[in-house]
Amino acid sequence: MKQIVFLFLLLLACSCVRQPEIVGPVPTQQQLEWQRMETYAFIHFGLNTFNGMEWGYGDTPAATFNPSNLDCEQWVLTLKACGMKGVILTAKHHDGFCLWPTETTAYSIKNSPYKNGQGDVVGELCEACRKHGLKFGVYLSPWDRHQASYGTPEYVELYHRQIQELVDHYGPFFEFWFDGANGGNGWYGGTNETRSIKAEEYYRYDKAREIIWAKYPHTMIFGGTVPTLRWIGNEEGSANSTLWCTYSLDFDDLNNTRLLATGIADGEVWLPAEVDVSIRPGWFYHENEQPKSLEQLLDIYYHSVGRNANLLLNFPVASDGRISAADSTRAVEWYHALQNTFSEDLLKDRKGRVDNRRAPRSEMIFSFDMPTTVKCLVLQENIMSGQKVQRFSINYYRNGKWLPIETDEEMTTIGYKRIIRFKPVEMEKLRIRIIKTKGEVELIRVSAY
Ligand code: FUL
Repeated sequence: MKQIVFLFLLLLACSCVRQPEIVGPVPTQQQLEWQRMETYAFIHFGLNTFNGMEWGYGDTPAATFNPSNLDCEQWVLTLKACGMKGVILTAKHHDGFCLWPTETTAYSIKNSPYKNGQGDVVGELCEACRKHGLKFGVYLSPWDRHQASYGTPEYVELYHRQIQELVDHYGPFFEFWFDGANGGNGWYGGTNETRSIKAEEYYRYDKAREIIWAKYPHTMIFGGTVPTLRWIGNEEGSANSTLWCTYSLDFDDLNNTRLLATGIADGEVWLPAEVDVSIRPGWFYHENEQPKSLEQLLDIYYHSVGRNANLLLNFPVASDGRISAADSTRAVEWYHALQNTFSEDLLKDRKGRVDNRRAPRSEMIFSFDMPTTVKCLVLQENIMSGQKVQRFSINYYRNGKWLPIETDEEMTTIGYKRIIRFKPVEMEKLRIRIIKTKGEVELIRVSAY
């Protein structure tokens, strides 16, 4: 009898701690940790910094690389001062020039005047990241306009050896970037030809990932055929209002900018989106270019992190080897503006009245003690049980009436994080309604600012 009572109590306890219903694909622990980073930096630096180009042809002499005052700690401290959680460096861009003393080619920092050929920018940045607690990642362009063997299996072996060297000497990497550009023409050992390859077969990305994961299994992978995150489909810094973390691993889909922009609502894998954009017009530093305005950068934040994507913001290091004062001032100003906006959650300690009677649809109402001006809301779903919300609405109560807020944002998906900016209004109550959903919704955050 005692045993039966115990069993009954156990069953009762289990049914009270009800697990949220899982709908569709969910993130791995690694993807979840990566999504929580929200903002991190890109650094484009290399021969292009000195020859004024964006896509070096592969023939600029290695000796052109000559930063007078390079200081990776200055990069790291600057990036930390604007809230970046990590940094991804172009260890090799399309021109093939390597920023570490590789054994695979003479086209590297070894043959430059920098520290008389004894320098190692990948190593120096990796070290500075470790010292100051910033996550580290690398971009290694598969397309190599310098190598004579590009287009043959020999080059792919060389490319894999480069990955192996990076894995052996640096890391851990929070993210490894396989760029998608394969423009065709290049120097290619002086042949000056146009060469085309079939990227989905040629680079043997599965092998590349194996090399990385053998030592660093938690590395997130951008690009190629084996990604664990995906591109947003543009370089303007703007994700779509409707954005699903679910996607497909079909290579055509991975290159379909229209699909990448929204994700696939019933996609079979969890593949969260990354918005990559430069603080200046170019990815590399050009003296005549200026950083984006504060307003542009704020829009970029709300259109990336605010729309369920991560933001990879590029800083072009200048030819003296530093992030320019104009860029760092603007970026810090941007970070402080965001910190200001999100400093005080007006709903802190305020429990919403939840009406789940019509689950999976539901509604939440928050009451303020006195009329309060609100201009923005932050919503987060518990993505560990899947991304579910398909449509929601936000209303406010004032002078005896429920009114809609005024915004350009479509109120469709939420996902890991959604920020809705609207025309500031004074309200007595706030109401969030889940109108359409794939399953029972669990909002783990509703904040108002
Ligand atoms: C693109 C490249 O072609 C650009 O030069 C830059 O590196 C950007 C981040 O990715 O595909």
